[in-house]
Amino acid sequence: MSEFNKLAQAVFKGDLKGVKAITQELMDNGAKADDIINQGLLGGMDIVAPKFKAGEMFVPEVLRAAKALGCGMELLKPLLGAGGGSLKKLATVIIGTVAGDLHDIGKNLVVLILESSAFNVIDLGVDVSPEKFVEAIKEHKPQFVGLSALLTTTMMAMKDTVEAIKAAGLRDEVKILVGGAPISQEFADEIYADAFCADAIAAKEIATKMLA
Ligand code: B12
Repeated sequence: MSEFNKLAQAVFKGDLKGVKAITQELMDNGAKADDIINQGLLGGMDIVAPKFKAGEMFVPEVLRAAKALGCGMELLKPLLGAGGGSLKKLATVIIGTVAGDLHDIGKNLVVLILESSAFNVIDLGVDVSPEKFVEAIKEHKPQFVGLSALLTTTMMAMKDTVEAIKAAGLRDEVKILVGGAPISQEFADEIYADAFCADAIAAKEIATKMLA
């Protein structure tokens, strides 16, 4: 079994110690952060997803796997580009998971990648109401707003959020990026978002391009 597979297995099993040790080992051996994330850490969630769907894995186990993934990401933080620290920030991004939705693994990954690419990120957390997004835009005047939704039922809250931003007269002030497993480019167009991002790397690339 490759080290990446071992890391994926450790995430799947929620083996926090194992994840830390294998992530560190891969880093010490010069593996690229992107590979550690995509092949190792997210590889673990790829094992979790179908098992959760099939009822072979339950909420506490999935949360443990998510925590394990977080331990790996924490170690990788310093490797994720030179963007952090004292460098001038490119732009401000307000991000959150929409109302009714508690999924935050993907959103947190987007936060980490954007922060490490010199974006100033304000994370509103999960189950964020349209009103809260509007208030945060008024307060922080961001260039971007990121909305995450993982449930087909909360996709509508994403639409409501975009509409609330428009109703508050703030739509032209921000670029709205949307993401999450059930979201597509078609849906993004339908709700008048500015861009759909399939993953955290795409979020960084699309936001950077929009700034140029
Ligand atoms: C982990 C998980 C959970 C965990 C969440 C833990 C946490 N802290 O997030 C727990 C166990 C709590 C959970 C609960 C539930 N879940 Co759940 N969950 C998942 C699972 C297995 C993985 C999601 C995940 O983290 N993926 C890994 C991350 C990295 O990927 P990602 O989220 O897609 O994010 C990437 C991109 O989408 C993108 N992205 C995401 N957000 C954003 C935002 C922006 C701005 C941008 C630019 C990009 C971007 O970038 C990310 C990084 O690359 C999925 C299965 C799946 N296939 O998605 C089900 C899934 C989403 N859950 C599902 C369900 C049904 C539920 C529950 C209703 C179950 C229940 N009966 O209680 C509850 C709902 C709770 C709630 N109100 O939100 C269903 C949804 C079905 C549907 N069509 O709506 C799924 C698809 C499972 C299934 N049945 O197939 N879940």
